[in-house]
Amino acid sequence: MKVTSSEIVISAVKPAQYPAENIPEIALAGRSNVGKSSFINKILARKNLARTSSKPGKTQTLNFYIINEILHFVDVPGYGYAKVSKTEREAWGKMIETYITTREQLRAVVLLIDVRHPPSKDDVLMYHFLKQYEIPTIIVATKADKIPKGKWQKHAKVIKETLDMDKSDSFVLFSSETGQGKAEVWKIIEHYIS
Ligand SMILES: Nc1nc2c(ncn2[C@@H]2O[C@H](COP(=O)(O)OP(=O)(O)OP(=O)(O)O)[C@@H](O)[C@H]2O)c(=O)[nH]1
Ligand SMILES: [Mg+2]
Repeated sequence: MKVTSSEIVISAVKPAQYPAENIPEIALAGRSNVGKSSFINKILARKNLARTSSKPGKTQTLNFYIINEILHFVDVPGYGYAKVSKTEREAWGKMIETYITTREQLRAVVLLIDVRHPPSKDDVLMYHFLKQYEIPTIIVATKADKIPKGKWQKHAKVIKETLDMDKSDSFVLFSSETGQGKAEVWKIIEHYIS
């Protein structure tokens, strides 16, 4: 898809704040610092639309972006960040659960996994949660620029096996540094929103 416009719509914490428009939506999930906001910026070709940081826990709210007036991306706060209280973690869990289980516009979730490491316990839980609710999932193995090309397939296999990945889901090697995987991801997203 050729991106001609992209802007933030709202930062939401509860359903009353979600945009009312009935347009297809794609959400980004993954552990804190995995590169969700960087992914959004890369595929929209915007340097700083979604706020990124080397400090985990940058994204705290559900941030809705509108693309070409026809699609929403939702940047979801990451999980697995150690420095949050139990109360904060529970609030996060409720916010995500409510969004995933009630949002009718949601067409698919992009689940980002750091290609360098096997999926964490939280990654596996998140994936199975998505499968329980039959949400189509695009597994994006990101930071591919951080390991040599010769290791990509081996790492991809570990990720697919650890998640027990569904055959109907897609898998893409990606890098927000180099743009690798960008065209492939767009093709898959277009399939889900058309
Ligand atoms: N080399 C490399 N660095 C990346 C890539 N993607 C993200 N990063 C870096 O990883 C750090 C975290 O990226 P973010 O996009 O802020 O991560 P996030 O998942 O949005 O994090 P939270 O908002 O805390 O959940 C930043 O320093 C990015 O520059 C990538 O593909 N390659
Ligand atoms: Mg973020």
